Amino acid sequence: MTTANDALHAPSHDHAHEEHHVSFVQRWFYATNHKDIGTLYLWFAFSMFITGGIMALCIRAELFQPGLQFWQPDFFNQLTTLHGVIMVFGAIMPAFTGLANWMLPLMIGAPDMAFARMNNWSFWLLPPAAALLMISFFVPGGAAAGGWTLYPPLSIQAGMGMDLAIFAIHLLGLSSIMGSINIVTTVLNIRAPGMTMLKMPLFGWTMLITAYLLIAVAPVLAGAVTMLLTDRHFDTHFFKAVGGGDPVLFQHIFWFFGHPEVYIMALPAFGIVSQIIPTFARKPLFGYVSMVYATCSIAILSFMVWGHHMFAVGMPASTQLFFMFLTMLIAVPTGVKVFNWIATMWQGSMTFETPMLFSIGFVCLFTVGGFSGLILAIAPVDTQMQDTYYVVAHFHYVLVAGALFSLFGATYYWLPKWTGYMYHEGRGQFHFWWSMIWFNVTFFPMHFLGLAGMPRRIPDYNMQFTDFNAMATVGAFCFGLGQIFFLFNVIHTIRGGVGKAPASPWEGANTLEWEVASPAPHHTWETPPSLEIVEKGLKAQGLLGDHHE
Ligand code: HEM
Ligand SMILES: [Cu+2]
Repeated sequence: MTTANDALHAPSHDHAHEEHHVSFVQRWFYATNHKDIGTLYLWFAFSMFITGGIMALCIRAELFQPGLQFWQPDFFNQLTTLHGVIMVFGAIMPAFTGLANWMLPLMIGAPDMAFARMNNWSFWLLPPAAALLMISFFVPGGAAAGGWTLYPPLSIQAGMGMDLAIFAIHLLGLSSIMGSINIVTTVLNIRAPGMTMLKMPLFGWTMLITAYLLIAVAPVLAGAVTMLLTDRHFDTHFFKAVGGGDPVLFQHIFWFFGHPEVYIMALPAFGIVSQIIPTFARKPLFGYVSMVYATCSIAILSFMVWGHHMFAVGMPASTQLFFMFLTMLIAVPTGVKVFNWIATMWQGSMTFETPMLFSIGFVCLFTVGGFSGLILAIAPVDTQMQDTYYVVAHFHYVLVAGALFSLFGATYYWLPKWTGYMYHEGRGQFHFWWSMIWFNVTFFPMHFLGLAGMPRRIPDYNMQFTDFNAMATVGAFCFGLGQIFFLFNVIHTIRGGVGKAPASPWEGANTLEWEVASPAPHHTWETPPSLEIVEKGLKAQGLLGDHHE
């Protein structure tokens, strides 16, 4: 692609060497290249992960022993709130968007995302939002402290930290909507010739469906927090009982966003492990089409179950039953997925490189989180467990062992493609086992704490909960330490790792991104991949029979 007349550089010709001409500021601040934007997203997400992680450790330090050691209760509540908000909106979601930016065009044979300039805007709304959240600790009244769910009346009475959080959520929502529009348009319109929708890598499908979910529910959240804002400052009474409003209305609106949000953090993870497991099992993904349908069913059902977060507010038993059974129904397509992942591994020629370890870890632990979710879906059980540590254990099995582990797996899987170098396999595996062990030490005892009745979002607790809390805190600090090790491992890889990576370092990988060099050149697929290349990959993935289709 590159030609000798680079110096002439007519605007109309191929810009394969553009990166050598532009300044740092131009390349990163005015970024329009999907790979650069992906890199920005990923580093932003990692820095937010560390920020939110430090808050988690501050929470755990306080909970090491009963009594108040480090923080005043109000600051403790600010920590839990901002930890939740930052992990969800700052770390997990942008990390998935970053992966989508980096990998989707490569995997579907597109030269870039559909709207390259809007892509830049999507990213650059994130740092100001993060800044607003961090600044909010220093304003009168401190940061938002009503929990990440922002329930009124607490969120109406709170100080200006809540206004900053609301504005941050507006920015984050705008960013997600624009990012999603980009993903939908890219996937629907600029796939390589020959790649029909049902031949697209599953990661493409899960990102597409996630993007639709986001376009549907991000405005709902924006509406909810805007109503909070007007209740706070413009004398409306949407959620204020004193003027005829209803705080429970907020919960309905919030969870109509909030439950699909959980799947916004889970579906991309499903897509990632559906790429990784076939690679290291050296077998095509089992039940590709059923995976697509399962993903769609989960997405549709996720809009109908919000009430399972509100069993305790007082709803008719018939309504409780409705939400309970629909929630349980989601276990069916989820079960289909777990079955397919296991069937993919069944009798495969498996090897256990780090991405595979994280993917298998994902399948095992996500299943634990799924089962505790089923338990919580039982309305009469939930009225006992509502707001206990059982819930905290449940959603961390889904979000940490689910979303985060899949992100680690994805990082090791694609790191050679990003950097051009191989990471140190032994260190990768160490990171996996270290995280696996300490994750469970941290969060498994929380099931017991919850069953014994320890409430969440409380800085102090009864003596009987001491031992499991001490254990969880030790686990959390060790887990955190392991993530610093991960950072060094990534930096080591960027600086040359254990040697140069070939275009396709994984024997069993067949998707299109492995056809381009490592590191992926600044511009790829300026002409779409040839039909032969596409069909070779499809055949290896079992998506193209020998017969004509
Ligand atoms: C990896 C290490 C992590 C540790 C040690 C940790 C620890 C904690 C702790 C102690 C709480 C407070 C529980 C309470 O008092 O109610 C909490 C809440 C929460 N965490 Fe994490 N967490 C971690 C990672 C994550 C990740 C990756 C996410 C991803 C989304 C996440 C999402 C949340 C949410 C949404 C809450 C609820 C906040 C609220 O109650 O408003 N956490 N976490
Ligand atoms: Cu839910």
